Amino acid sequence: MIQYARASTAVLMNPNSPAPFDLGEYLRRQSTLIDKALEKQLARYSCESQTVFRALRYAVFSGGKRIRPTLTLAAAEIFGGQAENVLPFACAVELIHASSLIHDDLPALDNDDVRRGIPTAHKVFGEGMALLAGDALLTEAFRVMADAEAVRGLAPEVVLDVIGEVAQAAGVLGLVGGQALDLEAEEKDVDLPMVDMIHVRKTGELILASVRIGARLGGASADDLARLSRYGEYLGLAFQIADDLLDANASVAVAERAESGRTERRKATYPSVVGVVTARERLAELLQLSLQELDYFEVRGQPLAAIARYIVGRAIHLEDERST
Ligand code: GRG
Repeated sequence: MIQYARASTAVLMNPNSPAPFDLGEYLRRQSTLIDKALEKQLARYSCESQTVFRALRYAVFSGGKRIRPTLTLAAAEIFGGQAENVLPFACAVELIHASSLIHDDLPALDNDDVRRGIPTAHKVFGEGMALLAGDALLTEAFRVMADAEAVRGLAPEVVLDVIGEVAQAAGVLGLVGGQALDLEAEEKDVDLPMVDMIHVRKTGELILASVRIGARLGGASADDLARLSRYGEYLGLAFQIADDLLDANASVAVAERAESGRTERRKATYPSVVGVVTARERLAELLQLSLQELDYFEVRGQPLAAIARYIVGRAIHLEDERST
């Protein structure tokens, strides 16, 4: 279980932070690489016109931030890992993420009509087709990682470890299990350890795996892998707390809810269990802890540090704006 120390949101504005790093430029560059690699992976289906192919492309190319594959590339870069070797695995985590979002939006789960500002896959293609597109993306991720071209030049034991790790993060101890706990917690009073467990599984595990597989493929030592694993754990939980805060506050979320006209179910979120102020404090603590793990890597850790600041900053700055 993750331990916290008290910290303030000042960590976002630390005057001793390293020289400015252009995260916007970095994210744009990595997203371009990732999008091209995803296009390449899905190109084999370009002649297929059935609805399921359109549905899966719709879910993959609808404006996601590509944070998970960027984490994979950034972790590999620390150890001199080449993007071309890592990209198929980075694509795989994004395909799993896309798959989980399609399923998450279905009426049986979160019942969302809008995602990324456009209708969800099941609203466009129907529930059955969306379900199948999600299944297709999940299985596609494993095809991509096992592809002969992807694994050429990589040590077989590393490839097997990486595939196993991604499977675990997606499965019943990861996204699937976290979502199941989330579903069971609806309309119930849950305590903080349970919220932590839900968040770590449904969101944290894939973030952690994204970082770890990049480090493994890049050639990290056991000690460095342990450092980045701690960074990934802190960031994974922070990611979902930030998402909770954004969801609770963002005007877009409110508009989307009104647009969908559905009744909100009571969910296990940080703001609902500990309140907004404590949620913000925990977020800031997790950011500080994650950044500490990167100190050792000095300038090589800058992209991962900037990503952590960005994820947390989105939620904390939004809250700051609200309170002024
Ligand atoms: C099919 C593997 C699989 C799982 C099914 C539905 C489900 C079980 C899990 C869903 C878990 C879930 C939706 C967690 C929330 C994760 C989250 C915070 C998503 C938002 O991530 P961003 O901000 O999204 O990276 P973008 O839109 O940028 O891609």
